[in-house]
Amino acid sequence: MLKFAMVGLLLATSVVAQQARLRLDVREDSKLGAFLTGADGKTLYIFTRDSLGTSNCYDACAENWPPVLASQLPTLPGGAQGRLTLIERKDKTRQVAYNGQPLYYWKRDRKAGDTLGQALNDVWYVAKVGRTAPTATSVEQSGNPSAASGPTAAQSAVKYPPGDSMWVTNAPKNRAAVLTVKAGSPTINDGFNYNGVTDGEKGFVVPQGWRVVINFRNMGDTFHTAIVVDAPKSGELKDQYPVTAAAFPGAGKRVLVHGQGTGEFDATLDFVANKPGVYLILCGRLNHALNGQYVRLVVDPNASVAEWKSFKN
Ligand SMILES: [Cu+2]
Repeated sequence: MLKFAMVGLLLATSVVAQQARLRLDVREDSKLGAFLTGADGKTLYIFTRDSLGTSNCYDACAENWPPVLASQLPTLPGGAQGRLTLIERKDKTRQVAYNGQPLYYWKRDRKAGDTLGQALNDVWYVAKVGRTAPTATSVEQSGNPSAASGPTAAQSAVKYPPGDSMWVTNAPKNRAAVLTVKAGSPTINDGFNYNGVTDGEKGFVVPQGWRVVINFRNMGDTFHTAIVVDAPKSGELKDQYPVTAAAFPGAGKRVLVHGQGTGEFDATLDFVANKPGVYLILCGRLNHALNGQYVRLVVDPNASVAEWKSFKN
């Protein structure tokens, strides 16, 4: 049974490979100008850490940024300047390059016109037509960032008082809670996460009226910000948020790259959660929240202590 299914799959794949003659196109965007698009009109990107004719994006990188593969050289759409080539990847597949720059998709772009990968980590840019690639402006990595995924087995075994966890310390007598948020763990969602979580799937509940102190540590090598904003009523996030968008005074900061802060943490928010409601702790940098970099913060008049919890349905 399984064998038959596999044979069917292989046949289907090779048929698709033969039929799929990749067609590139140019999209005009009011903000970004003209850039190349690939299959289904999806936006194509270049990686400033590539060298001309050579991809440096493999493994986890290539899972997040699928290379544009083709067996035959596609043609440039009419009017577009420049040159397409096929470069060979380590696995012998062939990747389309534009003016020597290997081309990629971004996994979180769903449809034609999505440009959620633009400027990510200051190294990914839409493949502009008729222009040279931007030079890398990435911040030099400093310190020794390590991954901040879920708690380790040893940490899970620690007994915490009710509500407390590795991300939460309650001080009920002071009507205060200290929350810890690790931003940008590099191994999760290409760094667009808090505490390893994306898309608001987890977050904090805090009692209304409590003082909330949120300590941020940046685990990655790109800047993030941390802002508590009202959860958008429409469900639509904006592409960026200034720190002044904070829903409470004191609830927005830029988070430095790990090790560039002056104290134990890279940034601290300190505010009184005096308005009940659903909020998001998000990163305001271009496209970071749209790529899932947010957790929830619920200010609950009925909560007795602060907690870290899952909001997955
Ligand atoms: Cu960010």
